[in-house]
Amino acid sequence: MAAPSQPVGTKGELACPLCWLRFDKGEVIHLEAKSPTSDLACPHCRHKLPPDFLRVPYHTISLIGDQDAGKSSFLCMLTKVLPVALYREFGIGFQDGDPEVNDAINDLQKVMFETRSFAETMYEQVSRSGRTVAMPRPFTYTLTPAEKVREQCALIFYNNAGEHFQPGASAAELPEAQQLAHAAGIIYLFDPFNSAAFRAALKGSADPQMEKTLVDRQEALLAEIRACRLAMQNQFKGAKANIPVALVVGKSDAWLPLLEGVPIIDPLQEGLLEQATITKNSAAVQQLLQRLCPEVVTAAEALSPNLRFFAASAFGHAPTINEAGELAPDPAQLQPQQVEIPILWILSQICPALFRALKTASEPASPSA
Ligand SMILES: Nc1nc2c(ncn2[C@@H]2O[C@H](COP(=O)(O)OP(=O)(O)OP(=O)(O)O)[C@@H](O)[C@H]2O)c(=O)[nH]1
Ligand SMILES: [Mg+2]
Ligand SMILES: [Zn+2]
Repeated sequence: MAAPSQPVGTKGELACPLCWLRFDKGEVIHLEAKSPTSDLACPHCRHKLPPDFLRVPYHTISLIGDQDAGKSSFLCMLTKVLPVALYREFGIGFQDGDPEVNDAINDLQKVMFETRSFAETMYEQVSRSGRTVAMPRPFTYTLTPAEKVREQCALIFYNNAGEHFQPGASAAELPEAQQLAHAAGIIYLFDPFNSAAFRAALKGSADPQMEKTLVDRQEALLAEIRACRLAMQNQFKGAKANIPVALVVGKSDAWLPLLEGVPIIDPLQEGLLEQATITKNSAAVQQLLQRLCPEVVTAAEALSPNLRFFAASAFGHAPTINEAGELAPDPAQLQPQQVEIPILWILSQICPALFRALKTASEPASPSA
């Protein structure tokens, strides 16, 4: 059998956000559509491409955390609070890019507010080089500033199952590998209830997650993510080493008291994202991690020099066991804390132009505090 000189999908200016095979503009498939703007699709997996994929810069944001870290709750809450903050503070509209795919998150939102159990569809079966692989689904959103001078951009979120990252697994073969190599920013969601040190420090907490089986391997997971990105660097030359990494210690409703009075201050102030406050909050969280699990800090630092630590809670309170025997928040008590801050910081790093125009418009040459 004559081997082709190049495997399919390794060349081209574009990469499909689902199957990650490459192609050139001219290769995109035009799906039949009744609307005047016909839908475009990937020539390899034939999945519909996000709107304006050829026109607007897309930024890949990888959310990752171990099993039960709270990723789905976080992403679901994020898509509720981020549009509000973007519009209120920065005059930026946030639109659903692909309602068909994003329904997986929208359904989750309904569930969260009604506390029914849910079946997740964060991965999708894709035919890739003759094999069927479950790939993380791209959840796309378009960011449109009110004034035309600031450019539109789009975000693609992925909800990555950390349990796929096992030591010894061939990192570059993972379905998440291409996406991590292309990531413009990473949000790592650290689960305090999956850390022996945090669990010991939280002794006496009423959160039912204190009882769950402990699989303390988040440092190893961070190391695997790094290994994966390193392995991919040979394959994908565009991979950047210093992408912003947000290490979010989630479920902060449970552990904030461990900061012993050091406050987490809201860095969003009147249309400004205060970098000094982000750095201060980061130092407070880092100090706690350094005290309880220094190996996690080291592993996170190895991931990127552009690293900040965050405290966030999707629920703002501890879940309880419902009639179905599952842990669920009280929909009436949902009070997300700082959930939008990590991504706003990442945005300030990857597309500062989104913010700049507004800042100078409302703050004429004020000396920064
Ligand atoms: N205390 C507290 N618990 C939370 C919070 N967010 C999620 N949880 C709990 O964490 C557990 C996992 O939540 P999910 O959002 O399903 O986490 P996940 O990482 O998507 O889980 P898998 O997809 O199953 O790996 C659930 O028991 C939630 O009740 C939070 O903000 N505070
Ligand atoms: Mg999940
Ligand atoms: Zn594809």
